[in-house]
Amino acid sequence: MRDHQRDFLDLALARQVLRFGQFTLKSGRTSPYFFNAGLIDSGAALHRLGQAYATAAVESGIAFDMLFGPAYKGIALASATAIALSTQHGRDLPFAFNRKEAKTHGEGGNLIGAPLKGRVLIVDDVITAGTAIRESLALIRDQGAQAAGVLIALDRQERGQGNLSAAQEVTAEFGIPVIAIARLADLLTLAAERPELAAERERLEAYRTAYGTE
Ligand code: OMP
Repeated sequence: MRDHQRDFLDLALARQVLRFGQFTLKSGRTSPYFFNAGLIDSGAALHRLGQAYATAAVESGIAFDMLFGPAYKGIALASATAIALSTQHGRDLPFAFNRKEAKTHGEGGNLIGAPLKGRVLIVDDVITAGTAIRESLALIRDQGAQAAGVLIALDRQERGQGNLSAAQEVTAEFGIPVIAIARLADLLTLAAERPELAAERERLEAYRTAYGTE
């Protein structure tokens, strides 16, 4: 595991952004863990997370011209990534985000920030079955822009609509990479290193057997 991946998982566990228990997912699956990016709720924590996203984006080698963060959580994530790209990597790129309800007065529309054009990197929190990512891909296409890839914090590495993982399905269907700071496999590696997480590791393994792709 790379430093920025370990730093991200340490931050997520310390802030209980990554929690163990019993959770019902959007897909209806019952999961023994949940990643809640909304709990990154201080300046220093968001700063660290933005740095991890920016490092993952740069190291992926994906060519992109701007960032798009889908409402709501993607708004803060794309903003923090844009800041880290400019301060840590010398890349000052435009970014945009959407609102969930179209505004009918004032400037109108449901897009805020830079116009969506060129190669757009989507910055979001988690991929499970891929529903949220598909909505962003449709929005970018409708604006006449091109999706360059998807950057997320956590790839849960679960089956999407078929036997591939949702991330693999997105790559196969849209021809774009899905980059995650960390994946379930990394969380399992970390859990294996920490005796206090032995019980959680067992539940994660069972969940992977039920919904994973390997
Ligand atoms: P899919 O649309 O099925 O890929 O699920 C991704 C979305 O589910 C995320 O954008 C979150 O809204 C939510 N989610 C989490 O935030 N954290 C998790 O650990 C799991 C989910 C989920 O419901 O699958």
